[in-house]
Amino acid sequence: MYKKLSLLAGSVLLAFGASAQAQTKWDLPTAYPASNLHVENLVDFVKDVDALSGGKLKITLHNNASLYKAPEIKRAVQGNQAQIGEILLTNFANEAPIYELDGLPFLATGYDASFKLYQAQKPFLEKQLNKQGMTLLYAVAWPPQGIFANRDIKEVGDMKGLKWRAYSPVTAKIAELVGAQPVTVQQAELAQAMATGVIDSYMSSGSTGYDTKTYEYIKKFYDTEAWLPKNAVVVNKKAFDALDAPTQQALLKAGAQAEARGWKLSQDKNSWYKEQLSKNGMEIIKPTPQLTEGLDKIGKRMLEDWLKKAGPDGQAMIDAYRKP
Ligand code: PCA
Repeated sequence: MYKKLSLLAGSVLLAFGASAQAQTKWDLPTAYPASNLHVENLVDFVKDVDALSGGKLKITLHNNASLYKAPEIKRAVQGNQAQIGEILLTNFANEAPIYELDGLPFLATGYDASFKLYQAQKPFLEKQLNKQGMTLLYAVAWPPQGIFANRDIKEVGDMKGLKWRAYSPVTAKIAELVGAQPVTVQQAELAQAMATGVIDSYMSSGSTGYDTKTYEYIKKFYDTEAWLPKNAVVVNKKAFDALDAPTQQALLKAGAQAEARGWKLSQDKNSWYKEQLSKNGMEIIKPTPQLTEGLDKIGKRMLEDWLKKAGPDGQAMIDAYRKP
């Protein structure tokens, strides 16, 4: 009798032990569709994690805001409902100034400058995420932001009254400063917002123009290259700590690979996206010097406001970024 019992207990333990060791399953929500460069990169990342961990960490990718909507993903990771997730940093500008930095217009406009800004921002970003029980795995820039509109825009004043789709507090603020009417819509709902006429313009990348078939509604893209916001992939700290050391290393390695691959992919696809827009009937327009100047002025003003909010940490980031 005793023997039987202990044998049974032993086999239960064995089975439990084996399955606990064999696999950890994580969910990874992202708000963007399969065609998106960040999601293409995530697909490879998930495969790399699987291979590098020897099948011990299985990540299920949920794209196109199917598990959580864009603004909910950060909180889901914080609460460990999702163990890992992709967020658009500038979406969270109202929580802490650090999230806003790479969403400011004309602070860093090309890939090199944006990468430099990222290096200046990174230690502070890590600190902020740690405070919220998360760690930063990697971050990748979106292609440069331009203006989608049907109107002729020769200067900032021509944007007055536009029904402007915003994706972040910063893009809503830009609308206010140019006299447009901002409506916050995340990318997953953007096509519908255009189809129903809720909005007639917005500022974003060629990649979002392509993902959402913006050319079906809007015929001009002003290639202002105003800023390159970043998506970050963040991990719940408790979930990370629960992994064994080799699996943690596998995840970190796959993350580092995804960061390098993602920046390159974003840069490589930038002109391809614009070609696709053009092939589908959209006019790609170089902004007039007046328009650039007007937007630049707005950028300077927003940076001043940001520095007031961000205090000494903010100044330290800007100084590190501007150091030759
Ligand atoms: N696309 C995202 C954010 C930045 C970008 O290029 C969007 O429009 O929602």
